[in-house]
Amino acid sequence: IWKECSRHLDEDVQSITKSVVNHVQTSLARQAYNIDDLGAYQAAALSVRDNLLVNWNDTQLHYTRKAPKRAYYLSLEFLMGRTLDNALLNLGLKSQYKDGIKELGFSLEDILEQERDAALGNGGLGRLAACYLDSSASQDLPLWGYGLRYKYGIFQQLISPEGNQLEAPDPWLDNQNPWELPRLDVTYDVRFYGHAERIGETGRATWSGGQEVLAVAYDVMIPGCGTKNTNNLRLWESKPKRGFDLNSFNAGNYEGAVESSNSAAAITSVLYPNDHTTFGKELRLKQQYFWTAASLADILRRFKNLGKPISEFPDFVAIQLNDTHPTLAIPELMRILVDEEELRWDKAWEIVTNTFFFTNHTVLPEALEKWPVPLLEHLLPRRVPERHLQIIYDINMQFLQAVEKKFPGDRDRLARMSIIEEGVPKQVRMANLACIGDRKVNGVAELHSELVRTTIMKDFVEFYGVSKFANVTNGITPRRWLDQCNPELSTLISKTLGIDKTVWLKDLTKLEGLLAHTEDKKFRDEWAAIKQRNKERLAHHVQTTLGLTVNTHAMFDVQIKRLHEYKRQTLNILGVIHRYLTLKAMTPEERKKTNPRVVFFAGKAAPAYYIAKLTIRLIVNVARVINDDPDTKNYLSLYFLPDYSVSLAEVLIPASDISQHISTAGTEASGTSNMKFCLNGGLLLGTVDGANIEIAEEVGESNVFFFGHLTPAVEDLRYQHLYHPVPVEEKSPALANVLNQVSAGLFGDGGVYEPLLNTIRQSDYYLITDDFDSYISALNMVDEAYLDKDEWVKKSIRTTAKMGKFSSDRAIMDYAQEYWNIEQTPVPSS
Ligand code: 26W
Repeated sequence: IWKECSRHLDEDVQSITKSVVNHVQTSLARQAYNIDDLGAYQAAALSVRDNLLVNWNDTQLHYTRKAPKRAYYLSLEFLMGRTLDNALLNLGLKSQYKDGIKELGFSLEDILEQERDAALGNGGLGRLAACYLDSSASQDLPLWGYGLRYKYGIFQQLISPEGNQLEAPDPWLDNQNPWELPRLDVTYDVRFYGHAERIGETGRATWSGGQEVLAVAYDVMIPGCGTKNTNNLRLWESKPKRGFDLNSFNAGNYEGAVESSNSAAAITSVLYPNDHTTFGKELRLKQQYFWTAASLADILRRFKNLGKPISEFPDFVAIQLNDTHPTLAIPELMRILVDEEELRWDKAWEIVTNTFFFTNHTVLPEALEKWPVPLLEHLLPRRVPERHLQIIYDINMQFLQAVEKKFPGDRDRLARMSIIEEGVPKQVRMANLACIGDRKVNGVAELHSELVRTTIMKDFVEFYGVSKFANVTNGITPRRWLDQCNPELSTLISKTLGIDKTVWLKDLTKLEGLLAHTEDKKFRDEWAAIKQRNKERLAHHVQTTLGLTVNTHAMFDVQIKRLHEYKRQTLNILGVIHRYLTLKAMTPEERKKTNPRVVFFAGKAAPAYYIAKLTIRLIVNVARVINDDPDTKNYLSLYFLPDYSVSLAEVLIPASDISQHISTAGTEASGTSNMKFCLNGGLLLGTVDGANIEIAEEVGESNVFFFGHLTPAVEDLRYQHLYHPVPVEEKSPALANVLNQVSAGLFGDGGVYEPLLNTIRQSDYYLITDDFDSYISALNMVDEAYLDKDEWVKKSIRTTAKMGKFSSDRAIMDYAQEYWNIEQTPVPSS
């Protein structure tokens, strides 16, 4: 398929150079002899886009003709990263473009660096959505993504000289975006505020007045690997419906006239940078409604083109809700079916509950979305009856009646399960609504799904039965997270397995074939040499961006993820300090026997998350002290790499010897970077949490480093901290010493860090004090294991070999078969 589908493309080098030059002249309006790397990137991107467009058009036409059931992935975040390299690889055109670009006097590597990341996401949830798009296209599944076209992606992170995180906007569209197709003709009106009027006794209502905003579609092409199928990601931009109000303008009220147009544009202007905490901001709710209303209208229009009766909607449409963010889609579809399609309530409800599926991504209570009733009342149509709210109340009433019937007289249960939480103000619990309005609820790793069943959804399991609550363990795309980010390893794997890379990239379990080669010394040496070159590539990156020299002969130890107390970057930095103090206490001879280590951190903190920002500050200041200490700098150094991104992850992950995934047990739903590191032959140091557990099951416990308390112990330990606290000095003298050194000012003004240290000394909700000693022993075990280089390389190979399960192809096929009931629909190759 691979060869066939690229045959008709611009595969020969001459036609590539011709097409690139042509774009320089006609699209960029520049002289071919006078362009820089950025111009060369833009022209190359436009030329690749021409190829994608052919496939994309063929795919959409094929789907329209065949009219299969389709799936839609609604996500407020798509953390795509860069596109050019990925598109070239998926099209099978990378080497041709490399040659073509070279002929024009440029290096492909350099021009790839010109592309800005599309960073329309915070972290795990957004990157997962991006991996699923890649897999859906690669598996020929008829799936579209729906999201928002934020003008500003996740903020750029700067680090001040004092070590504070500063935020700057991310104007990622400033250089134009060759990967999107504006569809100025695909628009929908979305109404806010205004009022609804009930029509007689029908139960229906009309809705008018308020603010009307236009949703404009932008399509992003998603190429599959080794297939013609090219799926679509449709992102909505908000625009004022009528430009600005000419009347106010003429009356001299210029500001007033521009205001309404600004307030429309504001809806899609920025991605909210919080994860795991809700802020109840009206604009965020507006984003959610704007996006779900436009997406549903679009999905409905496509369905209607089939000419089928509305009752068959769930036979042709499955909608996956990525967390609770799109939950308003449930009352919105009810509104459309009842008010516009004039269906009876029961019929409409049956359609709704057969259409939606809901994925939960976290059990942390502060992340569960709740919207104040007054805010919903204000934003969605007002007066009698408040339409969406009325629908939510109606859904709730029917549901609670059913609960009452099953559990008569259990008022506490009713209160817990109600969509409406009592209080001032009353709040709408989005997770309850999502659960009640959906066919299935799933968690993202075995342990997490079990926690969903036994904690946040316990009452619902008792009501609906357990079969509504399932698991789909997350996955990652091996195209970006191995072939693209680690090309040398990809080549070695293909050579060793003796198969074309497209075969194992699309059936990742084939990696098991590597096990047969672990005893082959030559293979192991090549494997180790590639890791070494990836470490040098990272060191080069640090040298050119930060001007710092990294010791590439040390072990590379990496923790990269959003800053959050539950992820315990604090545990890691306190461990680093402990190591530093230990080294300081040694004689030079003793130090020489230790295993040199370089520790990397990267990650952003939510702008209002004080403790997370303080953690960054501590890391930066510890780095400053220990990297300059002549006694220890050959044995321990530390880097905080600013502005973590998908592109930076692509350099860091292949370079890691060991990576840390050390959340308090039961708090990290899955984690996905753990899979990326292991796929690239990095070993895992972690707690018994999230997908770490399943990784260990696959690669064998002897190939991972586990430590810390288990999930069932966590609650008791927290209880003890509150009611029978034991001083840190008694629990862990080593930790107490570390905390005291920080307080005493070893890393600059100790007082600054008190609020952070106090979270540990006081309630210690995330169990740093309980896990510290076993964490330190785990680190020591890592050192010991690393001393036996040969055995380490074997572990590394075994780890990669057993990662087949974690391909997002497996995960997306799980969803397709077990939930959505959609079928592979390959586009014929000619
Ligand atoms: C409303 C604020 C908010 C925003 C985002 C709350 C919660 C979120 C996300 C659910 C946070 C998130 O990204 N969760 C991560 O999802 C990944 C993909 O399933 C998992 O691998 C991570 O463990 C989980 O933290």
